[in-house]
Amino acid sequence: MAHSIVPAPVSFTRNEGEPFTLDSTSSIVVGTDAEVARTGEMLAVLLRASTGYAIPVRADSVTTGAIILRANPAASGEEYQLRVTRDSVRIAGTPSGIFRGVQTLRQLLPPAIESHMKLNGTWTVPAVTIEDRPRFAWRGSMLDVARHFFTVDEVKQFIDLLALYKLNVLHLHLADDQGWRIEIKSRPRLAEMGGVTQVGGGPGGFYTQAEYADIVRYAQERFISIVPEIDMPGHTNAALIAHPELSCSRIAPAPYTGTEVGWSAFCPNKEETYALIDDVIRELAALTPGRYIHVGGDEVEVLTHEEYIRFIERVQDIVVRHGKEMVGWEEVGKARLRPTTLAQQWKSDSALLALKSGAKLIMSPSPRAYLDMKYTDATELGLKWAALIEVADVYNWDPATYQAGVTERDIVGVEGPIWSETLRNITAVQYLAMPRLPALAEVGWTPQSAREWESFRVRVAAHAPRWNYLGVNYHRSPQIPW
Ligand code: IFG
Repeated sequence: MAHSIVPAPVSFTRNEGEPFTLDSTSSIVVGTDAEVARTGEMLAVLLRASTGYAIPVRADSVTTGAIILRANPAASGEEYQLRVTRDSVRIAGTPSGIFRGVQTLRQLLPPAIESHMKLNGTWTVPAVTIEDRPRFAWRGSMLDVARHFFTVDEVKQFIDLLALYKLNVLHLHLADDQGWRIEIKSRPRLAEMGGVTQVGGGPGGFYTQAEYADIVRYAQERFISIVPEIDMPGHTNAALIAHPELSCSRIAPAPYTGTEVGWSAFCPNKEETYALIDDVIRELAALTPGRYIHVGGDEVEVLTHEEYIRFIERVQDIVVRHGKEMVGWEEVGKARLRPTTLAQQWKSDSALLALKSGAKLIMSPSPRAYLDMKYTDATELGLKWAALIEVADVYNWDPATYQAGVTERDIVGVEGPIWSETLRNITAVQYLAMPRLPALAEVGWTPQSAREWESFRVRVAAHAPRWNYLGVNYHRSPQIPW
């Protein structure tokens, strides 16, 4: 096995010569780029914990015994080059590319490098040259914090996993029938009254705007974009508890702690509806440095076709007016979309309608990418309406040929949603995410021609010791030679 890197790099060459050995004299050298310097500091923190070495981060240029991170102005996207010799480790690329290259470096070091406690070890990095860049620009997961609420710390633990596998989008499903999870200062009742419960009747919760900003910052440091979703016009019971004037009946619904879908909706014929949506999108846009706001649009059974289309087109205008671009589940394809809008493919051909508007797709086919599905019937956690999904099912597909009428140029990338009807804490989320999220990460990153299940299953098996050091829960799939 040439290496155990996941996702597999575009090119990997093992060179002659001695490995690089991290020791008490090692340092990290960064240039003047602030983002690269921050990446260097984050790497130093990780190395110091397990090796016990000082690992100073320096701006000057030492050439031996150093890990040198250098921004390359000629690089683009998330590309990086990693070169290891006995004397030094050099990672060059864009700032985001260098961060991705640091994840590769982590995986070239022994698994014990992930230990939070000092261990005695020989910290070698094999002499290799790697050239790498992602196939798709959008490589993400979604955490449903509405059905069950997850603390800021739990979300950060999930972001750590995304970062390790070079994913760059975390879509947060912030509102649904069972809960409204984000403070909107101009509409305080949304979180105060909409955030009080969750599936099964637990206490629920919500993020203050300061807490949401903390999550955004934590993600940004790892070159991960937060894409907030306010699902509408359906999946809106929690919002209607707080603002019953937005329902056509004007009757305030009771808090909902079940898991049925499709039965709730904002009234599309009231100006109050769009006034509230404008307040919500305005505040969310101001809190979200990323380019996209997700408006949901899925599973609407109580509006007519025309009402739905008119609603989506008005909400799209609101999102754009606040300086963002819209993402929606594939049903939004029924409306006229801007070519800069994205439709998230999940279960049917509505995604093809979106292409007619010139919109592009995020591929999340539920039988392949819905990581809230059970692995097998024996899996206690998760659902199985789409399929039973083992690791090989997440790996063995090509987004560019998966759906008739959808080709590579129609796709911005892939995303693995984790819906939380059955998931009460981050340990349960990790069980469903690992090892399927690394599999999806390779689908999103590695060229199709370089992807091969027999190679992946052996490489990912070598990651289990890393997950043990990181305290990450995972499914011991029989498909993987652990
Ligand atoms: N479909 C619903 C989700 C969630 C999911 C669980 C979408 C876009 C089933 N909508 O997936 O709210 O209930 O697997």
